Amino acid sequence: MALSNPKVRIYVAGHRGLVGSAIVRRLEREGFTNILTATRDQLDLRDQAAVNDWFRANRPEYVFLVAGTVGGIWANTTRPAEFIYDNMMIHATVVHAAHRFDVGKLLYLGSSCIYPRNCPQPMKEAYLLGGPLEPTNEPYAIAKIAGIKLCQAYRRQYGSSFISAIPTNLYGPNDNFDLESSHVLPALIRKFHEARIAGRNEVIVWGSGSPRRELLHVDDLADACLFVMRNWDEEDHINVGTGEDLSIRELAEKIRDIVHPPARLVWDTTKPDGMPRKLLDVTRLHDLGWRHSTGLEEGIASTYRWFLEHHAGTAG
Ligand code: GFB
Repeated sequence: MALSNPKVRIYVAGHRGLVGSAIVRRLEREGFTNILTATRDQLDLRDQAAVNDWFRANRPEYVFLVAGTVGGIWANTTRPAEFIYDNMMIHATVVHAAHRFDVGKLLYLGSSCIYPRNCPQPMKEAYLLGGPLEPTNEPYAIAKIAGIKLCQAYRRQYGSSFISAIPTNLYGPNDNFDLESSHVLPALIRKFHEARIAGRNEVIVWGSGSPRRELLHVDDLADACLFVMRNWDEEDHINVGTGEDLSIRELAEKIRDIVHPPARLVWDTTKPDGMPRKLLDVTRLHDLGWRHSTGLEEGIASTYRWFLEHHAGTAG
C-alpha cells in the first residue's frame, strides 16, 4: 500500500521520544489509522528475537526507525557505553527484522554529529567519514554511522528500500528537560525559567558560548520525514535542517529574552564545547522541494509554553 492509503500499517519505533511523538502526531493529522507502536516494556528493541516476533505478529509496511538512547553533550560524555551499545543493537535488530518481514520502506534517522569534527561547513552528505569524529560523542556517532551503513548494505545485498536522513539538532514538545541529560535548548529554557521563579538574575551556561548550532523544530522534522519517505529512495543519506545556525551565546540570549529578560549569562568553561560548528548543507533537500517553516524565536516561545504546561509544576 502507498503512503497515501490511510490503512497502511506504519510502525514508529521510538514513539514516546521527541522525534517519534512528532511523527505520530503528524501521521494522525494526515488521517492514518494503522499507526503501530510498542513501549519499552512491551518490546526491548535490543533483543533480536523479540523484535522478530513483534514484526511477525504486526507486519508493518512502513517503518520510521527513530528509537534510540539520545542525550546532550554531558550524557554522551558520561554514558558512552549505553550510547554505543543501545543504539547499535536497536538499529541492527529493527533493520534486520524489517528485511526479514518484508517491510516496504524504512526511514532511519542519523544525527549531524556523525560528520567529522573539523568538517568543512556547511556539511555536505559526501563529507561523511572524511576525518576523525568529535570525541564527546564518538560512541554515539559510530553507532549512528553503523545505522546508515546497515541500510545501505541491506539495500545493496537484498534490494531493500531502506533510506537514511540526517537531522540537525532538534527541539520541541516532549523534549527532555533534565539538566544532566538534555540538549542545550531545553536545558536553557528550564534554567532561565527556574531563575525567573526564584527571582535570580544569573544563569549558568556551559562552555565558551562560541560553538555554533543549527536548530530545527521537531514538527518540521516530522514533516520532512514524511516528505523523504515519499520522495527519496537512494542509497545515499539526505541532510535535514534549516541551513542556518547561530552561536550558543546568541541562542542563550534569545532564550533569555523570551523567558527571563533581566538575567545575566555566566559561563561555566569547565563544561565541554563539543563540535565547534555543525551546519548541514541542505541543498539536496531544498532541491527536492522541502523547506522548514518554524522560525527559531517562534519555536522557542512555543516550546516554552509546552514546558510551562507540562513541567513547570515540578521544575520551579
Ligand atoms: O545541545 P548539546 O548538549 O549538544 O550542547 P551538542 C550544545 C552546546 O551547548 C555545547 C552548550 O557547546 C554545550 O556546552 N551548552 C551551554 C549546554 N549550556 C548548556 C546546558 O545547560 N546544557 C547543554 N546540554 N548544553 C549533542 C551530541 O551534541 O547533540 C549528540 O552529544 C547529538 O551526539 C546531539 O548529536 C544532537 O550539539 O554539542
